[in-house]
This record gives sequence, structure tokens and C-alpha cells, in this order.
Amino acid sequence: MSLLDSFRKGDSRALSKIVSYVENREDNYRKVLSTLFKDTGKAYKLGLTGPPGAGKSTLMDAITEILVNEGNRVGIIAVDPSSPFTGGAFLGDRIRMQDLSSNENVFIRSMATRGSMGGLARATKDVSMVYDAYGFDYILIETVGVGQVELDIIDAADTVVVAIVPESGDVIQAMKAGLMEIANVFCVNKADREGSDRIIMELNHLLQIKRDKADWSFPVIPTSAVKKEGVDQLVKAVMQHKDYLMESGLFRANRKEQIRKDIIEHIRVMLSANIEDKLHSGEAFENLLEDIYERKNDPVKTAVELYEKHYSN
Ligand SMILES: Nc1nc2c(ncn2[C@@H]2O[C@H](COP(=O)(O)OP(=O)(O)OP(=O)(O)O)[C@@H](O)[C@H]2O)c(=O)[nH]1
Ligand SMILES: [Mg+2]
Repeated sequence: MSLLDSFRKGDSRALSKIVSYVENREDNYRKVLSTLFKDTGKAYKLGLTGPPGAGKSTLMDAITEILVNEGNRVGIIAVDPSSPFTGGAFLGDRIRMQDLSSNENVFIRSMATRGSMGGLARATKDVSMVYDAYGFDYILIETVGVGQVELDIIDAADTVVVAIVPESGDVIQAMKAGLMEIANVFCVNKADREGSDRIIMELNHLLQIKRDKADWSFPVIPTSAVKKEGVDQLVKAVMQHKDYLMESGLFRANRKEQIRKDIIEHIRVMLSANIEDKLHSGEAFENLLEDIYERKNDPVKTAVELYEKHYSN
């Protein structure tokens, strides 16, 4: 039986192999993605982001438990852009999520920086596609919210939850990192700690303008992930956002926008790989570099000429 057959029958080892295959950009991984595409479109993608240590993994754990108890199958992608390690970066997460990872309805993959930063966002989207084809009802993506890379990663989600904690400066930090713009649901985690009322007030105040302009309420949900308090309300808010997207037609519009970006990105990746291939080869190019260095030619003119030669017809 082929790997794809096993995958389609729900063999989790086959899933694991295909995820690695796609993540590592093995030969023909595009063919695999394209074969799987027709089986996708059923999973709902939930992104969870926020500052380091906000309790994202603990929340993920509690959210997953609720979803699984409701009869769902859940695929988790934990992305750590800052980690130089591949795959094994999430020791803490692994320990915490041990209970869940032995559950046959849950699959967890950790991803760390591989190749370029842009590559990580691309790989997250591709792995999420594999999850979707496998038949997960929910795909949960966790990433630290600190910069553009993380925003690109979370771009693949249908609903974005931003988790912040009652520590001074967090609301400001979140705004600076662009998290306010991408959040659909806010979670004030560690609500068991001092200062959560204040941060909830601050957030509600800031959200007033946003709420006035939209049909969506941008709820702020206090949680204590360790005590598993408020997480059911958080899941409820996510489901309400899901309903809102479906009923307003935004779900379809957003997904189509994601597809548009996907196509462009795939082309961009192919083009850039192709350019490298073309330029690295040959003595002619070396001579060209020499000429440019000697100021007999210039890089802009050369780029235009090469572009016209290879890409316009
Ligand atoms: N008091 C309290 N502590 C919490 C809560 N949720 C998480 N923690 C603790 O906060 C610490 C960080 O939790 P994680 O779930 O690893 O946070 P994270 O956001 O995934 O962290 P990174 O992935 O490293 O950015 C751990 O020690 C948790 O036990 C909470 O609701 N209340
Ligand atoms: Mg984490």
C-alpha cells in the first residue's frame, strides 16, 4: 500500500511522514500538496498568538481538550520562529502536551526556523494543508507574536486569538507588534493574577473604535489556562466568530484571499529558485559580474536584460 493510501486510511505514521516530507521540501513535495488539495477545505483553522510566555501552549492544551471532548479531531502546529533547532525545540510543550499527544484524535508537530524566515510561514501553511486533507476538524497554530514573520504565519488562520497577560506594557506591546489588527478574539490569560481587571478595561477601551466600525464584537475573554477557567468561554467566542464569518460571507472571501496569496507565493518561490539556478550556472555570468565590477556594465541594466531574456515572452 502506498504512503498516500495509508494516509487516506487515517494512519498517523503516514501523516507524520508526509508532514516531514512537505516540511523538508523533499523532491516532488508540490505534487503531493497538489494531490492532497481536493481533500482539503473542511478543517477550521485557529491561530493563537501573543507575547512569549503568555500561556499560549497551556491554552492550546486546554482548548484542544474541549474540542476533543466534543468529538473533534485536532491537529496542532507549534511554531517557534526564534528557535535555531528543528523540530525538537518544544521540550516544555512536549511534556505538557504528553497527555494529548497519546490521544489518537490529536496530532502535534513543532516547527522551528528552517531556511529563511519566509520559508517557515510557507511550511506552516503547507503542513496545515496536509492536516486538513488528513481530516482534522480543527487545526490549531501557535506562534509567538513578536514580528512580521509571526503575522505571516497566523495569516493562514480563520480565527485569530491574541493572548495577553496582566503584566504592565502588554497592551502597548501587543499594539506595537500589530497584534491588535489581526486579532478576532482577545484572551487575557493568567486572570488568576493581579491586574487582569485593569488590562481587560484597557483593552475594552482600545477596542471601542474597532467595535463601532465592525459587525463583529471583538470579545475579550479572561482565562486561567492552568486552572482551565474561562477556556470554555474562549472556545465559545471562537465558535461565534466562526459563525459570524460563515453567515457574513467573510469566510469564503477570506479563504479566497488566502488562495490568491498562496498562488502568488508559490510562483515567487519557484521564480526565485529558478533565478538562482540560472545565475549560478555558467562562465558567462561570471564574466558579467567581472564587467559590472569594472564598471563596463551595471546591475540594474543586467537585471532588466536577464528578466526580459528569461521571463517575458
Ligand atoms: N498563573 C498562571 N500561569 C499560567 C497560566 N497559563 C500559563 N501559565 C504559566 O506560564 C508559563 C508559560 O506558559 P506557556 O503555556 O509555556 O506559555 P507560551 O505562551 O506557550 O510560551 P512560549 O511558547 O515560550 O512563548 C508556564 O509556567 C505556565 O504554567 C495561567 O492562566 N495562570
Ligand atoms: Mg508555547
